[in-house]
Amino acid sequence: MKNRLTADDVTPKHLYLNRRQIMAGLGGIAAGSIGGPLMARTPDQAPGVDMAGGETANTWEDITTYNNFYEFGTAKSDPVENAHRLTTSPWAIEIDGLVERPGTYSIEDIVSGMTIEDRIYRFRCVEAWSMVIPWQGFELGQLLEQVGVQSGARYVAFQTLVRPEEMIGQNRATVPWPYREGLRLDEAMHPLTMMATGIYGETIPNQNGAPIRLVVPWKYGFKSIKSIVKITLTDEQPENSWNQILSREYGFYSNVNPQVDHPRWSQASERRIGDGLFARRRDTLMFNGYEDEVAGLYEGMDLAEFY
Ligand SMILES: Nc1nc2c(c(=O)[nH]1)N[C@H]1C(S)=C(S)[C@@H](COP(=O)(O)O)O[C@H]1N2
Ligand SMILES: [Mo]
Repeated sequence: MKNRLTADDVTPKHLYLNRRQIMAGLGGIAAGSIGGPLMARTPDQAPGVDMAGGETANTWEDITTYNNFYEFGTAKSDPVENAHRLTTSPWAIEIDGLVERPGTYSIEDIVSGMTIEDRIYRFRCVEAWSMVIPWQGFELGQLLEQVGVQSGARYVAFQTLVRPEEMIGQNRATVPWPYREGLRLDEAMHPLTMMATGIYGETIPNQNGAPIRLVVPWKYGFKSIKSIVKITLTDEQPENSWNQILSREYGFYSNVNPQVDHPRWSQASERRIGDGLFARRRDTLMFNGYEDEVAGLYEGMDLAEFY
């Protein structure tokens, strides 16, 4: 389901819930969901309902209190405690490199031109936990088309804001700031790759990457860079933070792959946040369950070498 929205953002909550209920009545396929029948659990519904394909979206509480965002500290509980200090307005993204129309674009200008979509995605952290999250946002490819990709471009590089006064984790050198990520151009143009501005029809909370973050559902969570201020089209593979820190453990591709272990732990199963401490772990799916959609991007590549 698509709808055009203005600068003031994603679907209001009451409309969102309405559409959810309508979609549930239509047989349980969530609007815009790709990669399997997943159902949203709205923030005001009891957990454990709406099972379809055996998976339920995580609660607002789970999604917004158990986070990785090292700009606000390294503990999972640090972002929810510290991220309120971040000023997210005004916000702009500088887009440069091999593009036809480089410039610094305000978030209002970017969002107002986009088709906003609802997408419920599985999310898998490299630390072997997972969630199911109902996002609102637009396809990154739509933005790249608007700025015009030059023919020599092969990769897209992203950077997060550096503002240690507000991002208190940046006062420590846990990551060589700014946090950076990158995608191959064909990965960036894939329709599953989105720029998210909302969760559950609400403005995206600071701890989840306000006002705008990347979501790449077939890759480990660290590829989904938060609070983006810069996008650069390049002809060379860009740096990505976790590869800079520990290249043997974190590669550039970082596709979810149950057959390739992390050097210090298996990636064959995962713990779904919200399942409870004693629940059975789930088998991790190749490409996080999006194999039909994305396997073609890696045809002929050795995914153990290009991890
Ligand atoms: N800028 C920035 N982006 C980031 C991170 C980070 O520390 N800084 N952590 C990554 C990791 S490891 C994960 S698992 C996801 C977590 O997203 P979530 O908190 O919305 O679930 O954000 C990713 N994006
Ligand atoms: Mo992660």
